[in-house]
Amino acid sequence: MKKKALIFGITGQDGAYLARLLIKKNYIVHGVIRRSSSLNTGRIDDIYQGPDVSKRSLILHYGDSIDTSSVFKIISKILPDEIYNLSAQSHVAVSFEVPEYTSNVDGLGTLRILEAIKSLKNKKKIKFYQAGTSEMFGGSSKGAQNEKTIFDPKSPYAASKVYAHSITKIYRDAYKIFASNGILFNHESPLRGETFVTKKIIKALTLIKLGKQKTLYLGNIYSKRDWGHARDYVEAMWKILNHKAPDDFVVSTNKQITVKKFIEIASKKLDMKLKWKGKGINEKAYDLRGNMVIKIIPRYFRPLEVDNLKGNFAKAKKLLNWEPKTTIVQLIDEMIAFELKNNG
Ligand code: NAP
Ligand code: G4F
Repeated sequence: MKKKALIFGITGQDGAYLARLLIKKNYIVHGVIRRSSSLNTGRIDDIYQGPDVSKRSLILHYGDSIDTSSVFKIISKILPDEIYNLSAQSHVAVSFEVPEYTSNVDGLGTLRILEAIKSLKNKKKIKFYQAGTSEMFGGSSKGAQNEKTIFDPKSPYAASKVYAHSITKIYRDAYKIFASNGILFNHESPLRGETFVTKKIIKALTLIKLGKQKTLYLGNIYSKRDWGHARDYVEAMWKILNHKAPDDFVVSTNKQITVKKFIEIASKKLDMKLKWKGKGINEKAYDLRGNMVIKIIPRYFRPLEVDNLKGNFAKAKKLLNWEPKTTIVQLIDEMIAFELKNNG
């Protein structure tokens, strides 16, 4: 019999890559989508199968991680073999604007799923994956962060994710549920949300190159991130749930660059020469004709910043035989090719 997976957050970047991976692995994939006044299924439209299709490998259900009854109803109806909780208000800066909502989805949403699993007779058969984040580390530790690094959250988003991480461990230990935490460092792709910095940079630089946009406005370009590809990271999620025992794993590349370096690699790939002038809030980048193409503005700075993330994925390599396949340059190439195809 085919395995059944249930993905909360299937319409997001990772949900779209994970659904494809699981369908390729012969799973029947169930996904939770939210009702929205505008379509939110763009990332999975190409794998969507309508109810008229027989023996579907992708089935969507309306629900919401803040709606206890829908969480319980969907889980008890499907009785999946694996549940991936990717649902979240995932934008760090936005979490300062909507801290209560973020905590409800990102923190209590995890609890609701775990409670639904716990309520089932065959709770020990269901494997649960929690989408944890390097933001939980807060960036203040020296050297690369691993599973033993102390959490020091610096945003409502990160604090909610620390709660979700802890409650997942608690349900694992107290009720013997197969519940695992991924601690994933930043991962990007052409499907990345438009307001995250990599997508914002690649899209804007491509449009500037094509003469369709004048200026890119950014915040702190000196923070360092460990950027990988979402396609590689969803493979790690699956390996985490198919490991012999539930556990917690860092998933990363063990390399870091600044946002500014990311801009420099991308602009070089687009054959755009940039000249930086000024410092701090007055820093700007100009093209060869003297047009200002990048400007730093206060609006995109956060009340607290995580400025140094680099992950040590040695445990995932040793126990899961997982390692990243895509380099930062390949990632940037793929993101640029996507923007040129869609905007050129
Ligand atoms: P994303 O693109 O923002 O997707 C988030 C998903 O969650 C979307 O499908 C969204 O639905 C759904 N969602 C939001 N609120 C919900 C609610 N109340 N009920 C049900 N679903 C809800 O995020 P991502 O980049 O794919 O990341 C996936 C997960 O990994 C998130 O939990 C994120 O916090 C975590 N994470 C991401 C990274 C990264 O670098 N990408 C790193 C570490 C951890 P709509 O489409 O309707 O908005
Ligand atoms: O792309 P970002 O918004 O990603 P951030 O904050 O690192 O969070 C992402 O990765 C986390 C894993 O570590 C996930 F848990 C989380 O869900 C999300 O996927 O910002 C990256 C850096 C930050 O230091 C930010 O201050 O870029 C800096 N930045 C500078 N200018 C900007 C901008 N970020 C955004 N979004 N927009 C700017 O204009």
